[in-house]
Amino acid sequence: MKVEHFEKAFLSLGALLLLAGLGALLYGSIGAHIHLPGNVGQVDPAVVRTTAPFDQPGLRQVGPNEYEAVILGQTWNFLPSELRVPVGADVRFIGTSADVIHGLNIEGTRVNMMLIPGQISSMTYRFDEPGEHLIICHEYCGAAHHSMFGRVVAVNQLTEGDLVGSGSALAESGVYFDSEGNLVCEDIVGTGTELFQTQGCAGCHSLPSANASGNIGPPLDQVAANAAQRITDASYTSSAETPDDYIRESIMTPAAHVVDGYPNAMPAPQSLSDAEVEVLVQMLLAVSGQ
Ligand code: HEC
Ligand SMILES: [Cu+2]
Repeated sequence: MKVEHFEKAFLSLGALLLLAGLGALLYGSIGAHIHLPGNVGQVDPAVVRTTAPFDQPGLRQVGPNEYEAVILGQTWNFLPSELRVPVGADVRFIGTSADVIHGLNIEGTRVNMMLIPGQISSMTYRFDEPGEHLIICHEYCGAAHHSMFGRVVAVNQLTEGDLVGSGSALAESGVYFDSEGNLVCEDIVGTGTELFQTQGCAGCHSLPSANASGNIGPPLDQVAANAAQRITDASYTSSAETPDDYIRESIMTPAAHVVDGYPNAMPAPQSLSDAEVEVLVQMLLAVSGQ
């Protein structure tokens, strides 16, 4: 059979392109380890907050130079909201959502996955240089979606508090009620400020003492005086009688009284102990002048 000269050239070019494409694919998956985020399991979203490992989100060491970073997405923040990871180690990000579908994109990396209620997603990444990366929710998830972000900081040397269970704010904030019901906390303002920052409050409220400038909810620098005022307002329909009670109620059952001019958009905290809520209340009273 005689094949035309040009036809031959054209056919070879087609074959070459196919081979080049196949080669690129193989190189990508075998050579450069590029994989789609895997669905690695299921978890019931109704109990995810009490199911390991999501009951204690954060970084764990799982082998020599191997870490697992567990992240829980919820309206509208990531737990933990800041994560420090070691440079040069394999970090396996494991995430899911406690409510609606969220996205998890770590700026400047190829970590990009969906946090889907019920599904666990995972992806491994190695940070080659120290630096800060925003964690962005890139899936519209409701009124305060734009305020949903966190931070991954790649560091040369982890310190003790960076690993779960070794003094991180959530795992062991070191606050509790003693047998007489007294709050035990060495540094209420310090611990309260840390909780304020790690629990997502800072993303929605401004509070200069915590370097917070969120503007979804009311500013909290005058919250003690505002609370005293609100409980005397005619429009106040709930039952708090003191500023303490008002602030506690605002945190535990945000919908009990929705401040005029603001949306009913504050989520009730899910992973705070009663003692931690009390530390937040006392901290807010202290920094707002009471
Ligand atoms: C998604 C945004 C969001 C987050 C996160 C959030 N809040 Fe709010 N917060 C609001 C909004 C909106 C209001 C006003 C509506 C209302 O009263 O429910 C509010 C109201 C309050 C009030 C009452 C303020 C006043 O002037 O009466 C307090 C106190 C408060 N929040 C504390 C906190 C604390 C502490 C946290 C962290 C545990 C937190 N909030 C997390 C949005 C948020
Ligand atoms: Cu979102």
